Amino acid sequence: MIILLLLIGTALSAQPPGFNYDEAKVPKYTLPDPLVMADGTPVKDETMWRKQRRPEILGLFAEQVYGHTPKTRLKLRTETLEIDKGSHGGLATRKQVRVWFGPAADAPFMDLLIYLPNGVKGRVPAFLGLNFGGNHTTQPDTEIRVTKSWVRSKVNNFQASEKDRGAEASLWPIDMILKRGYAVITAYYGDIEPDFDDGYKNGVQPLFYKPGQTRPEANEWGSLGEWAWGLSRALDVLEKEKAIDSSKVVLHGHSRLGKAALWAGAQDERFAIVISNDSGEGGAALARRRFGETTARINTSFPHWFDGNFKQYNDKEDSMPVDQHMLLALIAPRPLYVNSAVEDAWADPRGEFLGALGADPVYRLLGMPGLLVNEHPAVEKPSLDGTIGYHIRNGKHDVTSYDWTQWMNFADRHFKK
Ligand code: GTR
Repeated sequence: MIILLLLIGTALSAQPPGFNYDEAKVPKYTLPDPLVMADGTPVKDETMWRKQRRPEILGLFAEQVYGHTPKTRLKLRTETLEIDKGSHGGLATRKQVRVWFGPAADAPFMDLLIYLPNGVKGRVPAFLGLNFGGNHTTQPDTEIRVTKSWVRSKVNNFQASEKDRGAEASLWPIDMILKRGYAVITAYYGDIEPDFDDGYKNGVQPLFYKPGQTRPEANEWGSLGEWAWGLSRALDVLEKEKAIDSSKVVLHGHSRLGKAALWAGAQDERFAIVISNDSGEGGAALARRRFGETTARINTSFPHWFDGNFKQYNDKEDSMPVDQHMLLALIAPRPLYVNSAVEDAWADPRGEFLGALGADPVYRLLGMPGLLVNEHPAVEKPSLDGTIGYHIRNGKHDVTSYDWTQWMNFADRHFKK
């Protein structure tokens, strides 16, 4: 468990040398205007945003950044693996549901780990997010199935083991969330797509290949697109879960899973609220800012995350037709929450804040209050009252109870709890 934590820890908190961490050295840049069409025509009203500019931006992200998600709908099969009505000392009903991607007996599947708060009247709102190590790493609970999918840790030859149980529990303070009346649902991202450059042979992509196709085209989805797709499939299943109010599903994700959550929330407007936790480059942080991780670096370290077309922007961020504030604007008018950590320079906290601020004009056009602050807020002084929320907390690249508390405070306001 300690070794897994170390592995996850180093991967998550690295601040590699040779990159810019000096605000004074950020070169000047001009962001594309989310409210001006690619041909220069200004977006004059809500209808023009919805009918023209929003689809244009969504199309640009699909074509140039994350790759298009296949339109074909797979028939999902589900099987409830187990139910325990007295989980977490009676606080919750725990369910594990296997979701098969397609009718084939050997179809790939993801396991949903679902916690429903007990003793709450009516359907409950829910938090949905992927995890990094397997469902069994989110809680010490021995009833949680250990994934058989590839895991990031080399320790056991990329296989999950009992030793990892609960290794990520600090990222999932379930009792606290349940006590506030929210359901919690998670799935392992590696069930959808193993996170290594495997030539796109594993995961869900091959299910969608045309005859003879062996890898995605330059404008077809990479791994982030697959994880985003998996989140939408989880929501398909939650729509059938009677205890959950599927119109109140809060989508959240940390780091690469924050990038995936934003892309899922942009494409799938059924998600009520979207939260980006330290999503950094390719997430909430502006690419043009050249602070911390860069496009060239992310495309080199993780060539499988984005689509083929995205590689042309290595060291050419200024030629991108979009920047990440426009991804955040695709969440509008739904509530959006972005948060950062002081010691997470690699993810560019200020760039994440400026990404959120850059989405604000779209919220205003749509009649929503947007982000209520113009300056990067002081540490642990969250801005919770707008339709865009933001905080920066002390500490490193991580998910903490502090983050969860702000997210729930934000969600409570929007769900009028
Ligand atoms: C880093 C990567 C970041 C972030 C992080 C993570 O190595 O450079 O973009 O996604 O990993 O997801 O853990």
